[in-house]
Amino acid sequence: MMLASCSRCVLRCFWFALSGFVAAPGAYAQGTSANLSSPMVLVNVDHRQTISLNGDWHTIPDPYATGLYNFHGEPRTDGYFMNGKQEPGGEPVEYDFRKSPTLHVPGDWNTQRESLFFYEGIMWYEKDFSYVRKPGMRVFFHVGAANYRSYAWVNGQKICEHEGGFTPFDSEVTSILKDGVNFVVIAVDNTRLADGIPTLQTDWWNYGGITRDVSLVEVPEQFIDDFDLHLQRGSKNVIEGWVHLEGAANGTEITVSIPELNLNETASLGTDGRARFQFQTGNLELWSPQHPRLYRVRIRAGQDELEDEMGFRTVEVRGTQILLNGSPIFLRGICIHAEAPYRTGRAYNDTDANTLLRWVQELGANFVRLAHYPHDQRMTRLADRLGILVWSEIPVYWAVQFDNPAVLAKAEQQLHEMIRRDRNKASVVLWSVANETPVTPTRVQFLKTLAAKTREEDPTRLVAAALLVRADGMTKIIDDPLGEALDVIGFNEYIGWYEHKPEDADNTVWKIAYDKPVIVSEFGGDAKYGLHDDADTRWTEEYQANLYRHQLRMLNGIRQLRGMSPWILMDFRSPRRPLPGIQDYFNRKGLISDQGEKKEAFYILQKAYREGAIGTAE
Ligand code: GCB
Repeated sequence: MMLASCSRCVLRCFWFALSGFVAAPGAYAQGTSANLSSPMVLVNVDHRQTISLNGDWHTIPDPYATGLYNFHGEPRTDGYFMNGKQEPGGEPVEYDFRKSPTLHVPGDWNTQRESLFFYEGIMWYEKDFSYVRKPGMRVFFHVGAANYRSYAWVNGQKICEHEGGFTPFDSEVTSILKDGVNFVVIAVDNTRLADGIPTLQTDWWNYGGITRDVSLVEVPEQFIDDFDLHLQRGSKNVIEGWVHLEGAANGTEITVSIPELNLNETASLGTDGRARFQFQTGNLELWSPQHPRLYRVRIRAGQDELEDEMGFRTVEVRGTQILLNGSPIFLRGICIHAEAPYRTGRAYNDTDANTLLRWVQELGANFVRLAHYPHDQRMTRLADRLGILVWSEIPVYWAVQFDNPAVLAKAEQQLHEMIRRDRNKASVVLWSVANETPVTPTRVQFLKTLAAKTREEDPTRLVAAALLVRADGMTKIIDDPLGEALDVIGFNEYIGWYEHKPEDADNTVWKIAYDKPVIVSEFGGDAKYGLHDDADTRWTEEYQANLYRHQLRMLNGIRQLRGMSPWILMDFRSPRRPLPGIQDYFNRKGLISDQGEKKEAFYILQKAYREGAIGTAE
């Protein structure tokens, strides 16, 4: 583990060196990141002792990156915004956090202040906090997610940089904190990058800011930083996996207990810092959508103790079937963006997660595709509790720079962070590596590398991607060579919206080159809630409902269809969708409006799901 994180540090420095920063080449990051410890991902932070740093932070928009570069575009060496504040009696400088307006954290800046609606650039955030050091404890600064790049300082000392807008990072600050008042400064930059993941084009709003919870996490000197416990594939009663202890010596004992099963297992740490487990359980109740049974799992190692609520289930593929706990299952799904119901902006709290996943249940679905990036951990936690199966993906979306090794490294990093955060969640059954990427040999190689890495990091789940469809008249062909590397073939199609009429679905023939399970990962069309006319009139609820009727009939004819996730549960903001009076910068393919109003198509799909009128598991 240690080795792996060191090599990631080297990679990260390499990415920054390659990609530069905002307008100025010779980036600030280049000059300093070599001395920084690489941030890591602490698992299960929501079950740790934490001190929340959520709340109001002072903020300064910095479109010219003044805090990072001097007037000649050279990296600043004088400390500047990162110093947080002027000392009393010090030289006057041209900023003052204390007089600067606040933004709420977590939260995107775009929907909090009108002038920031379209803002893309750097925002400096500052917060004071009190702390009392505790002997024998280590402290990590935790950010649930900040979009897209982050640079963080505590008490004027740089602690980390992180790239990627949807995954968490943790950086140790034990030696920097002092008793009394401390301060943290983070520059968050949501500038879209040609060599970013995602890249310049997306069909969602580029919400900037510290969009998820921020906290200080306290752990003992030796602590459980990662673990993976799961039901062994093919079994119904063997739990296996490992626990990694940071900072501990070989031979240190680790105990895993599940009191409700009267289990108390001990193993000792190997040279790789992991203790391995494999044990039989008596009367284990398996986790499933019908019975989302979670057990309290307690891991103890030295001074550290970590609890989790975990479900145990297996997921496999047999021929064209998807097996959950050995039995074929059909995934009645829906896609979701991390858009907040009612208020819009990034979703970040329990109410958002609850509203979204309760709608999923109301729809009669048992499956969600969390598009197009890892969502807040609340979503996968709640999916665990509600018994909703999850497809989780990284934003390798459309045409990223597949020929750029630095971009591959970024994708691998985000994949790693997503898997590490969520691999102990029973709800997550599919990891997806890409969405609608153009088919070229370089891209196939890139994505095969990601598929292999996914299996290396987590051999217990299925690997998927949302592919594009080729057409020969009304014959639709899925033969993307990436399919060879996938367990489940996902594909998106928009018959009746971007091509043809909804009725043309009836005459469509599907040719799928792989004898594997298929999930139609997207289909749909826009409708503005409350707009009514006949079914041939675009943007109306009737048009969308009609499209769903024809789609459902067509999809039922695909022999190996084992799931579907229409696009999308709720309308979401997108800068690509300006049409006044209809879109107003929203993608309107939601079955529910951004204000929670259900459109006709919601009820069409609900009926099909509730009556089991769609798809077969066998
Ligand atoms: C797609 C994309 C999705 C878009 C959707 C649309 O194929 O995967 O991100 O939002 O189509 O509405 O066009």
